[in-house]
Amino acid sequence: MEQEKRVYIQKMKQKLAQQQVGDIVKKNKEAIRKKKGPPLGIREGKFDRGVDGDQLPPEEKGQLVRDERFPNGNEDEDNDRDDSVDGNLNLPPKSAGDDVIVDQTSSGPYDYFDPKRQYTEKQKAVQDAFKFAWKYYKQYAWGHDEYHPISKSHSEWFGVGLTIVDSIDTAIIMGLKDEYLDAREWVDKSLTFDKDKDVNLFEITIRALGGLLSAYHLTNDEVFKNKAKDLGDRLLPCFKSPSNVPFSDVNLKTGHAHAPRWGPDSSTSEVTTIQLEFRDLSRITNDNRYEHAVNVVSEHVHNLPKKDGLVPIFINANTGSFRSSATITFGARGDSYYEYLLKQWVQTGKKKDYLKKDYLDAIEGVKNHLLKESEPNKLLYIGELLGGRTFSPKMDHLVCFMPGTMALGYQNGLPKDHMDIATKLARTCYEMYNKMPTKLSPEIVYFNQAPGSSDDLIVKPLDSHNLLRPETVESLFYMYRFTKDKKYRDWGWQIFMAFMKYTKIEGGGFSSINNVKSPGNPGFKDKLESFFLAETLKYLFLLFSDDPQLIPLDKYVFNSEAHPMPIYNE
Ligand code: DMJ
Repeated sequence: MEQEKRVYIQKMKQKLAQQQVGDIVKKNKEAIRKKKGPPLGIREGKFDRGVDGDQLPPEEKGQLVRDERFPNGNEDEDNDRDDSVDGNLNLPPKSAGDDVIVDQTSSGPYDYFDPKRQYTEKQKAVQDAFKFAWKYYKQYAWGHDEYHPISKSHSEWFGVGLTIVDSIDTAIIMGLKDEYLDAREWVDKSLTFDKDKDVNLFEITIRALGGLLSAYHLTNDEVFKNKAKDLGDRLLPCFKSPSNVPFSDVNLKTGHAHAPRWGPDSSTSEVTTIQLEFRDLSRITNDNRYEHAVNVVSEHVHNLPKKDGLVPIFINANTGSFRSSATITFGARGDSYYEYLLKQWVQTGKKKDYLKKDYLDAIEGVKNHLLKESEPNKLLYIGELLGGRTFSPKMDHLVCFMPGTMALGYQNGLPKDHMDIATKLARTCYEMYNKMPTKLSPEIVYFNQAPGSSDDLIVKPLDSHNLLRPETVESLFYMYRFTKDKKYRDWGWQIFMAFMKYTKIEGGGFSSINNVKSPGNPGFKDKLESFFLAETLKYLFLLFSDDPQLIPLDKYVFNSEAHPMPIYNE
């Protein structure tokens, strides 16, 4: 009897709580509809004030000139097994086609700046790292794209305060009000896209457009939406190509769009990693032009012939065809094509079947052509097909987004073996850090294929730098969210500590380093990539969060630069 009473009271409490949350959501939606301003906690007046390194195959290499401005390789830059891991998974019982995310519970609007928000000790350490980097960026490079923490100087890439716009949502998610308000004020008063400057469509989309959109969604502050729209309008001329596959570059003022200076083709990942952002821009502005432009590209690429779902890394904007002799890789220039197949499908409520099909085909292609185990410890990795044919056991650190993406696919109902592969790849990506003397990963590794050797990983001298990249900690975040296996946090903490030890400069901030194999002399590169603040620290902060309401993955999908965008289920 007592027991029944308790259950009854419990149920009533739950019902009441649900009703209250429902009321808040309703009120908030109503406010947004009437454009009355931001959701709870971010209302006006509440506060006082407002690269991817790759090594190209010989036939592609000749066309490129190294340029450190392009850390994603999308422009000129080249750039002790423990078997217990697989048994440790605490996965929810699922089968293929079961499309419910079971360990996420989302509710009403989130008050990011609630003074009562609780943080774990590790989250506080990550917040401190963000504040530290921000402080010196603000002191020595405020309003400029990139910061050089050794020379305490700055440089421009697109001339749009890239570090600020890329980092706003990290400040929000971390609850850092002062840093957020600095950024908001700068965006409102100083950010202009009216610049006679050529920009790379992909880079400015994932970092600046994505950053603004995400800031808009987290705050409902129209200033971000208006800037995003202005930028979107200036990028649209890229799509006026004979094939509708966008040119890689456009002048923000004149609208003149063109192929990259270094060659005739756009990178495949570039033209297929703008869809989340342009679609979102259309949805929030009720202007279909952006979404239409990128849908045409996606559908066009869907109809092109592929090798078992795998695509060459170059595509021509004039002909609309792939360069068939180009390399197939999940690293530079290929990576986020695969990421956005899955994420676009998720963003659009899992209704666009062709995206799911292309993603599933690609994973089959990986299994058939690229997935191998190293010697002697059988680390699973994703290699490359040079020239589209010849297997190379090379893996960019960039590929380490794949465990997280495959885990996300599994959580959205895709086959169980995707999760098994994700689990093994996550371990490999961790080992890329763990096996180095600095405990930081190099930019590129080669996996040993010959039995008898003692080392699984081979690092060439030119590949031994670390650019503070996010992909491994990104995957650890997804793996932890979905499995709650503590080892992913332990791995993330170890990586964070290594960043603190080798990349932090007292009185300067954080910098990329030259050599992860030389703990005595890692050598600073004098560059803070904006993705360290936008992605690396954000994913670490989320990895250490105990709060299931913080960016729930049944409501948000992260773009390729870690900017959360809403999922549109309707
Ligand atoms: C980021 O700019 C994005 O994550 C991109 O998709 C790939 N590389 C960098 C970070 O490494």
